[in-house]
Amino acid sequence: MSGNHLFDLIQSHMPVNPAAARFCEMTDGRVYTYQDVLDVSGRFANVLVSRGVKPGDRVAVQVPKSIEALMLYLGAVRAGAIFLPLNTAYTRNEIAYFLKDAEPTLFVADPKRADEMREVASECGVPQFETLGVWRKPAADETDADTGGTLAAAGLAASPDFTDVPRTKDDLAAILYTSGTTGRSKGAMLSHECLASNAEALVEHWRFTRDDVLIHALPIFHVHGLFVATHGALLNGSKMIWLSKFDPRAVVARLPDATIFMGVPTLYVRLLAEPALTREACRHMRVFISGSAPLLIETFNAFRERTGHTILERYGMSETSMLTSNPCEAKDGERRGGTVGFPLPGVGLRVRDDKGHPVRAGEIGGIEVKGPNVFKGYWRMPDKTAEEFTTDLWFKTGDVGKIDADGYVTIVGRNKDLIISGGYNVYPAEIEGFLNELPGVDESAVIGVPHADFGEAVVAVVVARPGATLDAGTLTAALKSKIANFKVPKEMFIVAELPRNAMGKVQKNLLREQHKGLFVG
Ligand code: MLC
Ligand code: AMP
Repeated sequence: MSGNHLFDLIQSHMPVNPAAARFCEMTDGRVYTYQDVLDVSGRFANVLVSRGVKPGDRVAVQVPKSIEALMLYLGAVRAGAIFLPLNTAYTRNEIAYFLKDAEPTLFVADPKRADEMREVASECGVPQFETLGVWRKPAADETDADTGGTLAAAGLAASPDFTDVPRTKDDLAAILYTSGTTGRSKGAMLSHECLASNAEALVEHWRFTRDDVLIHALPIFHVHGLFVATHGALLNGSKMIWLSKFDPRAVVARLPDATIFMGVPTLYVRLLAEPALTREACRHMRVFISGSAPLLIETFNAFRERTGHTILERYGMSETSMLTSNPCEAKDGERRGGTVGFPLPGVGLRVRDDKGHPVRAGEIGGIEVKGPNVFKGYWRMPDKTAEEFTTDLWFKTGDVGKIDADGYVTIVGRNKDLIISGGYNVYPAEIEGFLNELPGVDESAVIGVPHADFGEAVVAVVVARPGATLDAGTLTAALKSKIANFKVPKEMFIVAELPRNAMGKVQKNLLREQHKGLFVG
């Protein structure tokens, strides 16, 4: 075995003179060249090895967005480790679950939450703990909480030279946790090949060139911001404008310097609220890409009218990276609003009915996929993995859709009880589990309703135990201490009983209908 499958691919696309080629411009004026990418990821790889991280070990990371956090991902890949990024909104309680389940060798946390997270790491038996903020030396009067953290300090002291640990295409590069319908999060195991093959397909399909400039405004603990966006730039030797968080005004201000933008639909809704978003501001833009949640046709049309650009919608999942995309160039077809385009090269996509039989073109059924981009199963959950694949090894996405006669794929719904809010997934079963454990709660139903900004919003309908009196504010506060803010219901209703059908099943459709106007119009 020789070479590191994913990092070799990235290196093969390095500009000839990496020290002269810009990889990233930050809002604080800092610039990373491609040489910095090699050096800083090499330094981190050395630090990981010095902390006892061995090939196949997990490195769990919950840190604020920074270019250093991205370099840590690359360092982990180079060291042969499995990168495990975690949403910065996760509470102590949620982090403890991931640490116990994944058993990482190292947990890297936000310097500002160092005390709390060091304790969690220790309780979960994680051998090594570090912190990471931004890459800079602390000033003499700064405390650790304000500096780059212990990992940045160790990186500054480490050598940039690193001999990449050999990894085959089937070795794991990352684990992404996705919540489950049973309430238990599952770790999707992504191999070097899953990530590499998808990155290559996208660079080709979206016609990336060296001259492209990508505005990066997404978080980097999900497929969209971590892999789709950054691999695009890396395999292309091109530049990113790096925003530490999405700020519509900052994005519009940088549009004239950019050619590509990627966002979840909420980002497009918020961009449209900026009067400075004009054709003139977008004059150098090549493509606006949307995904992670359905893009409303109203947003698609309004964006085209305002900017002259037709948003390219694509479809993907944590388990599979990107699956389909609308065409990039007119010669390949129109970018059709309301559809997610065609399967990417190398990706198989089929639609099956409830019994597993093929459906005709235009008929609706469950979407199943196959290809080198598909994950290797759920971490330490062989039974769950087996359930999600068909006997001929196609992955059942849980999305419901159709393939029209001309090949365009449309997603019409989901047969998994999932809410997608602002591009984040929320599984009702998980929230109901927490709610039902709160004092005085008999039962609950969590639903998604249309939301003008987030696409869908989480709403809870709760029944009190006989004799108990519930207060929505108290329940919400209790939830906030246990789960990430984006999962906490935006509205909570206390009711006498939940609507049920003759079989005794809660009729969530009636609740959705009843509350559908809460956050729209
Ligand atoms: C923040 N809040 C959310 C939320 N984001 N609530 C519901 N849904 C969300 N997505 C909470 C905040 O904690 C706050 O709570 C309140 O809502 C208002 O927050 P805000 O200031 O409006 O939020 P902001 O910080 O601006 O974040 C919104 C956002 C962010 C849209 C920029 O959610 C975001 O970056 N989303 C992108 C997610 C993403 O990258 N998904 C890709 C998944 S990959 P309070 O209580 O404090 O008021 C994937 C595969 C694929 O799906 O195909 O790509
Ligand atoms: P995640 O588990 O966060 O990776 O979310 C994956 C899910 O997001 C998919 O199974 C789809 O339900 C949804 N999704 C992603 N892209 C789109 C899209 N363009 N349109 C509709 N749904 C999407």
